[in-house]
Amino acid sequence: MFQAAHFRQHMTPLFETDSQPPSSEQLEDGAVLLHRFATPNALDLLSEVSRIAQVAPFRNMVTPGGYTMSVAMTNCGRVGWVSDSTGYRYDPIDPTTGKPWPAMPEAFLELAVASAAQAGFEGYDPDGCLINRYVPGAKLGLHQDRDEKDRWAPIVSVSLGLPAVFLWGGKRRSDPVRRLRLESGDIAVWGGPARFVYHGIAALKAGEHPLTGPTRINLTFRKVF
Ligand code: MD3
Ligand code: FE
Repeated sequence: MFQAAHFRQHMTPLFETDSQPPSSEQLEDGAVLLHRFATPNALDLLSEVSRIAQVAPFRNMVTPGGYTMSVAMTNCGRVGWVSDSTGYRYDPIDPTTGKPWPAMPEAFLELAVASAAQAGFEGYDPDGCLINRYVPGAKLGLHQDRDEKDRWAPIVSVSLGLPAVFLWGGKRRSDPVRRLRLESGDIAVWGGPARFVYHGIAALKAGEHPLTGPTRINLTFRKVF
């Protein structure tokens, strides 16, 4: 596959002293950052996002606590993540349209499976993909994703457009939080022992990206069942 070839090219340094930044970075046990892994597919991925959003529009969901999220969201695949005043859940039906979420595009699935495999998670079979859209100032507070039944399967995250500061904590909320810059094309895979780390996104800094304008798009693939 194209992505895999693109990746291998950078993966096999001839010398340990190569000054090139590494293409694959182990963040912690179970977590791998694949630098620019999605860059060759970014345009394709974004046109699929537009197509999905025509059927299942981006919306700012409300949390059970009554807070309207600054990140706008939609989903594709068999199930989508939704939140309203009654709680969070995975739902096969989009409550905004009353219809099933759009199918997961083949290009999404292929990229997610290749990324998971690259990080050591063979046979990844995500049920859904949550699509987050950030405008300047939008942020995601520190949280864990723990509503997915498979506690080992990774969450694969694809960043597109404006860069963001990823807040990367530990397994307890009180653990120290590191800051990691995520740029367009970066893919992070979080599975196994890294699956339940606290994480978030700092308020997006304003900017202009050639692919997404003044926004950041993030795809998170999930094995829900
Ligand atoms: C580590 N999204 O949708 S992606 C989310 O950029 C979410 O939109 C952020 O957190 C975003 O839930 C961060 C990176 C990420 C996603 C899920 C994880 C890291 C994770 C789940 C477990 C551990
Ligand atoms: Fe999350």
